[in-house]
Amino acid sequence: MKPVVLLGFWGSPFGQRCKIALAEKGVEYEYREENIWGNKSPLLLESNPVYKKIPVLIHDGKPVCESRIIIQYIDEVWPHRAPLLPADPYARAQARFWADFVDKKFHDCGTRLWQLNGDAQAAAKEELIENLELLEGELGDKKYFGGDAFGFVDIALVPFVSWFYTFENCAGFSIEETAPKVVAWGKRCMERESVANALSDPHKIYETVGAAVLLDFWVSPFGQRCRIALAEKGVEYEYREENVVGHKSPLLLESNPVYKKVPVFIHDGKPLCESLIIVQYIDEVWPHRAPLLPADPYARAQARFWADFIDKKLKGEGHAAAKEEFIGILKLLEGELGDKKYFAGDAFGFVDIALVPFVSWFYTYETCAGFSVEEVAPKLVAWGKRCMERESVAKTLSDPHKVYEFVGALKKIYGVE
Ligand SMILES: N[C@@H](CCC(=O)N[C@@H](CS)C(=O)NCC(=O)O)C(=O)O
Repeated sequence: MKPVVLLGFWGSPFGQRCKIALAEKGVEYEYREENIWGNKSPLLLESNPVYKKIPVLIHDGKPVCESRIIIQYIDEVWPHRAPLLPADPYARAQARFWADFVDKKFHDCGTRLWQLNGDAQAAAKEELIENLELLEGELGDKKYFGGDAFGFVDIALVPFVSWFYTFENCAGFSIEETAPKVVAWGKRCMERESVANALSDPHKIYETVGAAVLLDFWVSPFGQRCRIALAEKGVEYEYREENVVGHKSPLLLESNPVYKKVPVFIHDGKPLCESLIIVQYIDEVWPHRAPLLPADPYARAQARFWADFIDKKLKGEGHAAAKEEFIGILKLLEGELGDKKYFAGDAFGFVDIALVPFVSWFYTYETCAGFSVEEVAPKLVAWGKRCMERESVAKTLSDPHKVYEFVGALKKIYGVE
């Protein structure tokens, strides 16, 4: 064993603090990654019998636990390079106060923010904003928290910079708007090799803790609604293709035991079913960008009415037998759209998302039932083209010919003409 060993975990801000402090001091050490959610090593359990947590610094065979205590230890053992705490006792006390604040307040509400939902999450968000404002005030126009030199408070706080993306996405707000100086300070810290080498990729953190997964099927208009809503909101998520006409995954069956259908959106480990419900959830969880439902309750009710109408009526492939009824539905939608840009007016929203995936089915309707959608509903066709100018839509919709082929294949499977 090398004289200095650090037991850590890649995503741990506490472990990263120790990596930064050791790098600032130029101390060589052996890093050992712990499986903190699985089997902890005997060395970890024996070195930190009280908390059984990383980080642990083992120096000359003796373990030191608790990240803030480890940083101070490092500063005292290797005092000659890059002092981390100021020399003045009052300034040292202040630095310890703010580093303690980071753990007690900032880390605590940051954790609640991504672990909880609803009112509890909203409360954590308010607290996080207050804490960011306090840190913004303490930083002021200084380069680092301690002044010109990078030090203890910077090391305590900076690992959380790579969590900002997760906080913002889980709670729907902009940290830059709340604490621009803290964000600029984070960037300044990232210019240091010690920090840049220690911090985690913000996307990797978000994928791990704030994970969003969509169980879907490429041609599903219902799944496409969710994809468009997620794209409009700029939410990162993992797309998982399901074999809906063959073997459905255990995750799908377990997540949607009632209908066993895609799409299922899994957010923070909790499944949501039914596309229109998922789109509304997405709108509520990420309200800061591109609102999908109008603010006014009456307008919201109207949007829900038309989206529900689309779900109830616009099924099947417009077969000849149902042709007249189908044309009637298209005409009703044409009337509701009128001369508006989108269904709710100038902003692309809920009804557009509910309907637009069916635009790539128009070709199938026309071919199967022998009529021209453009002749029946020209405004609807123009609206479809307008929607296709949006990246969220263009990237999501299926090729109309592929839809047609798919419908043909489905008919064969189910023995329909
Ligand atoms: N107050 C501790 C916090 C350490 C901590 O929470 N470590 C987490 C990783 S981020 C851990 O080891 N968790 C494993 C567990 O709770 O069993 C410190 O500053 O070192």
